[in-house]
Amino acid sequence: MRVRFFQLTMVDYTLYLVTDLTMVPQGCTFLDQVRQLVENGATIVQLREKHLLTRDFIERAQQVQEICRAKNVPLIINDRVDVALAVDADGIHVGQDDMPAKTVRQLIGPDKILGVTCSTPEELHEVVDEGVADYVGIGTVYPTNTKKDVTNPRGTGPIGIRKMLSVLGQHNSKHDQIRCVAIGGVNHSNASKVMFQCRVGDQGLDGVAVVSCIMALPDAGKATASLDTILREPPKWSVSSSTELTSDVMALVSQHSPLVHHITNDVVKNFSANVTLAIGASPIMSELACEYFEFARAPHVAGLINLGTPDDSTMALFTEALRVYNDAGKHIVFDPVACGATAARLEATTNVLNAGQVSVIKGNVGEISAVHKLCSTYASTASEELMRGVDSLVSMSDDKVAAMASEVAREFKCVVVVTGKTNIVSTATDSHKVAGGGELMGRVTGTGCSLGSVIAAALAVTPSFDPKHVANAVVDAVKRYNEAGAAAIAALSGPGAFLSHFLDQLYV
Ligand code: 3NM
Repeated sequence: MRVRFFQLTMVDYTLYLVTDLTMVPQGCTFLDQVRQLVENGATIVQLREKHLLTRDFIERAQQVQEICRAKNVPLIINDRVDVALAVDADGIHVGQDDMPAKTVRQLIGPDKILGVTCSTPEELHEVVDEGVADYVGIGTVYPTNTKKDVTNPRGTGPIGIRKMLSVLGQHNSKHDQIRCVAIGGVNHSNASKVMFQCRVGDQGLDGVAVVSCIMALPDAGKATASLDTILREPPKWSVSSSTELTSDVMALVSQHSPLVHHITNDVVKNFSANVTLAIGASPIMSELACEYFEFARAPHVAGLINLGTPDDSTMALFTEALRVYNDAGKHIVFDPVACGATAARLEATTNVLNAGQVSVIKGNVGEISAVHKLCSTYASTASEELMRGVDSLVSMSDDKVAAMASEVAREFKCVVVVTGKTNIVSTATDSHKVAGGGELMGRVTGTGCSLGSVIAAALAVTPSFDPKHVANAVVDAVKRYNEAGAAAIAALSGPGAFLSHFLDQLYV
């Protein structure tokens, strides 16, 4: 028997490559393609052949094994235990419809790597309870054309992956570690986000499994090396900063006049533009996706995504804005308007939060209660009415709101602002309370949405993504907004003249 060159616990799952013969581009051979990836950073290879005859499969496995062994990269065979045994491969991977994992383990013994695909928390529960797998492949993260019969064709996104990681984390905190890779639609543009966002407490991913973003490229070596670099570097928005907290962020806003790029609803565009101008920032309302890249290059800029009235075209704009601002390392504020009112809005909110990383989620108690339902820690199945239209129906103590907001902040790795009589600004670990501007503000449309503009302006002059710095800027913005609101209300007898008084109070 061959002496094992790795220990099961030491297997590196960072860049897990699954082969696909049908994707090899013209002018390249399958084996050259595999050689390129193994020599340029693939840490583990799965040979997945759905159409080869047994004899050809064994021959192919031996050829790939030779390439892998030269680089000490483990070779896993998909589905076919007989082939894996025939070539003495390092392991086997099975799906839910393949040979049961327990049977596979009996056949391959304790020393080979066994991986199982899981597409739901329930499947993962079964696998961890069974206790025979060394790793799980969880997905489908994003839509993929590579495998047609997946359980989640639209992709679970990081939100769904976290629900599975939560099950795995509970197991791994008490038992032997089961390792984990995410699969489905992962590529160079999203791998870093997948690694960052797919984490629940201490339980993260050990790596990503990919097919098309490498197998289908003429220069597979270069594609592998660049994915390897992406996976080993922290994303821009996760870098923490040791600089001092700024004491007056709003003064920086008037000094730098940052650009606040709104993708917002028609009801509040005018109000939000006026509020942004009054604090000394520069508003732009743009639904022209091709110009986002140029906005994102500005030295001081932040984006504001307001769910407003979501449809397919606005969803595409939100996704593009997230991509561009995330890539540029600039902040995005997300206002999930009325996401607790209907299933369609909660789905749109899910899609936004799955599409990219936001720095702040801002909403009333009903909205944040709805976002809370997307957390991996959320257990209740009771369906309570959270909102009527844009208005919250939830009544909760400030301390409970703060605890919920912190949970959402922890889950989405952002700062959460909850508006109401008292405004609450929460990070994963802390909450700040800020007095609200007054009840009359609830009688003037746009007063919730344009708080998002002021928060975005404050973030546009805050380069750090450290939650302490983000929360510091947000608290300053929320204070300024509510103090102006309270001062305007003091001079009024009704909502009619609020806007003019409010703008005067905000103006510097
Ligand atoms: N399994 P690509 S998705 C082999 O969800 C496989 O279980 C999946 O290919 C699952 O990286 C998938 O090209 C294919 O999107 C992933």
